[in-house]
Amino acid sequence: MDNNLIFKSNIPVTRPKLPDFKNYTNKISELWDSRWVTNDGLFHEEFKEKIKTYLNVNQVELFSNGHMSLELAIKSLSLKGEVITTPFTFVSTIHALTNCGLKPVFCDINPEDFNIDSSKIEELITEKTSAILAVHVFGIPCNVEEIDRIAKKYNLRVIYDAAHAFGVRVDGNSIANYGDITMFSLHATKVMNSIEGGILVYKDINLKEKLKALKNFGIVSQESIKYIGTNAKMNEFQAAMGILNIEDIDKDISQRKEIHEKYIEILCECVETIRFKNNAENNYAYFPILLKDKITRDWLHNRLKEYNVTTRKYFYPLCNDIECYDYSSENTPIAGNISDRILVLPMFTDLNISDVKKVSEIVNLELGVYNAKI
Ligand code: T4K
Repeated sequence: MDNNLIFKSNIPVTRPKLPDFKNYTNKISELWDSRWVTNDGLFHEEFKEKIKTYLNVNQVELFSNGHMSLELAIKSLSLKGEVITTPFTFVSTIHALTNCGLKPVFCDINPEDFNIDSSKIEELITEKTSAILAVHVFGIPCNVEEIDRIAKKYNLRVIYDAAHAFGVRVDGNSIANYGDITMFSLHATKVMNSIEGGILVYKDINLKEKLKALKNFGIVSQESIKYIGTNAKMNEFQAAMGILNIEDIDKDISQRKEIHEKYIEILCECVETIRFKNNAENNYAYFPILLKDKITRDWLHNRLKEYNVTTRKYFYPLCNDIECYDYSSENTPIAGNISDRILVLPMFTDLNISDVKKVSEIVNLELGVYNAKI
């Protein structure tokens, strides 16, 4: 171990992008004047309009967080029975289905992009299937055209968990243009954040009243409570953060691109890195690498801690292997293999290029020593 390479302070796997402190306090000072701090305030509306413009979409609703948006998206479509989804995702995806009384049916993933393998979806469709819930993992687009074709053929609804994919485009179109509803997370750890927050982009104009009501206890008007809703409203402090952050989003994404390219330039060939699609514009949300096997991955994860570098095993364990559910990962061997080998390296807008260089050199050094030993 080279002691000169140890970081003095921890390099986290991710860190929120925050606007200039004065800009934020100036912005929120208006809330002290207006005393309107939540329930569809002025910042909420302003943020919504900015999102519509940025994503180039018409129908948008904002929520308190990504998870609640996803649950309410599912609820708004009144789905029944089974939903085909991926085990290689954050637990939120599966909890959202379960909390809506639906059974997740796990489809294996592609080894190239870690997304649901669209060629394996049709064999899982039964008379109980009502939808496909696909995840654009690490911001890499799913095979949206093929999922669309299958959904039309079998009359299924499509929801995209695009928690990682804000700003991603496919063939020049926003990723939000695919499926019936798309959810983006605005959590602090995401490319675009409003502290906590979630966005739904939806196609059917008739969902507008329902989605607005579902996040506000089902209230349509003071004397009409039409739905069994919840409280999932975005407040004005969140919206203010979102308004300031969205101003810089293109710059942030290009800074992330630089980080991504530096990793690719320096990391040795013994590390498999993320593969982007030719027809996509990426947001560089995460920097996952694949190691030879689970032992190597776990070893490197622990070894990097010694250098004060935090990495994460997103997504391990698989969602069909977690203890709160009684599912099995038997039928998703590719997801199992990827989950055992994946390691996410530090990636956030403010990460210094010199630190990226150093992290890459540590990875190369440690893997070199490790490989020489075995
Ligand atoms: N679907 C998918 C596919 C998702 O990945 C997620 C969330 C959702 C749905 C649900 O969306 P939200 O309801 O969250 O909007 C983190 C995030 O909390 C979570 O949003 C995200 N996915 C998931 C992949 O990552 P944890 O449990 O790993 O978070 P935590 O607290 O360990 O933080 C990760 C790193 O970030 C830490 O190393 C420290 C750093 N950090 C975190 C926070 C909160 C900071 O530096 N500052 C902070 O304020 O889940």
